[in-house]
Amino acid sequence: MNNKAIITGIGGQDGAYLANHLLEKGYEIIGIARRSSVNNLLRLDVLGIRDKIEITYADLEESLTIQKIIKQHKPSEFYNLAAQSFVEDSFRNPVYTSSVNAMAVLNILESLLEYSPDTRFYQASTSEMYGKIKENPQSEETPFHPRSPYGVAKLYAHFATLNYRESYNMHASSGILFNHESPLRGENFVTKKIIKGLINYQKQGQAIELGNLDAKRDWGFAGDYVIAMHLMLQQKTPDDYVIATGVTHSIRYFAETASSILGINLEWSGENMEEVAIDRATSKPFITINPKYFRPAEVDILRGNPQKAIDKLGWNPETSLEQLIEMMIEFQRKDLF
Ligand code: NAP
Ligand code: F7E
Repeated sequence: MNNKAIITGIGGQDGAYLANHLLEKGYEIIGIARRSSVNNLLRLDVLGIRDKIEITYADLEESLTIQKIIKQHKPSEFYNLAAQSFVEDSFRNPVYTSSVNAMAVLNILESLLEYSPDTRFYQASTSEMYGKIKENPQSEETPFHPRSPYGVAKLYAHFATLNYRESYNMHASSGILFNHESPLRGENFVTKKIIKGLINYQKQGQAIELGNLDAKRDWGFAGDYVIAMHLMLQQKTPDDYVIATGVTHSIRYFAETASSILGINLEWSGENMEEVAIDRATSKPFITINPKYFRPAEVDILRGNPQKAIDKLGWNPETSLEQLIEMMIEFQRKDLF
């Protein structure tokens, strides 16, 4: 079998790190990106790998074009990473989110079945499918209860992947990935928003507005998580795996830790919507609460159990949250992304 991989969402955080990982392993990579009036392949530039990838332009909703790309390349592996990935936005654009995150996945599976049934398929499933959690920590056996149009659409794609595996014997696997961050994280997500915001505050004195500080997430490093994606497709039999660190922290803790690393002496004051983080050095508030960042339904806490991936894939989360924050800060200071 040739080592040719198609990656959708090549310009996204995971697309860039996965492409980098597969290039190191000698893969030929076809990256699917959608046309944009701005540079949506900047992450590939930052990693210095753009000219090593064949970029083909298509929107995931353009089902016939996706079908043609599959027919033309018949890759050994197909990683479906493209998605409307911002949970908050899925409440504003639920139909679009379902189209890209659910129906487009069905089209990929149908196209692979028809034109390249031996391709090994990876679906980017998510801990958001657990939503209102039924047990703690969450494993592959934990029942799902999504809390957003994003989570609902991803659950459809998750079960579609399972269904094609069971119905047609396709090598189709889902990685149930918990939150993973990096210097290349999109700027709307809370980790990047906090780090970028704090550095900006130190330069210009502008406060950051956040939403729910008490939600808890199991945060890992994207560079570690793409290794697990690749390992899943190297297994003899396809399966689903939780990829997580097993440790959970609040947004509040993340902000406190990042502030402390940056040398900002933080003190919380006030309650609920009036709560603020005060900079002890200046007595000025530098984090405030804006209700617009609260979601219609929240996922209060996530903590994954990665034991199956550790045992069967030999995968391990290598990076602690504190190391991740330091890495993000160091990169953000260079202001490259
Ligand atoms: P990301 O940075 O938002 O990247 C998503 C990519 O998908 C972007 O390149 C985006 O292109 C592309 N895309 C969006 N809609 C598209 C469309 N209609 N047609 C073609 N391309 C489209 O997300 P990520 O963090 O890398 O996540 C990768 C995947 O893992 C996503 O499916 C996400 O839902 C899932 N996931 C992420 C996490 C996490 O914590 N990061 C956890 C679990 C699962 P533009 O740049 O043009 O917008
Ligand atoms: O929010 C709270 C917010 O947007 C994390 C995606 O990659 O991981 C990601 O989804 C938490 C939530 O990520 C702000 O309410 C407070 O509780 O960084 P986030 P997410 O929603 O967990 C999953 C696994 C995915 O699959 C997704 O694709 O932080 N929060 N204040 C805030 N969140 C944001 N974005 N902005 C705030 O100001």
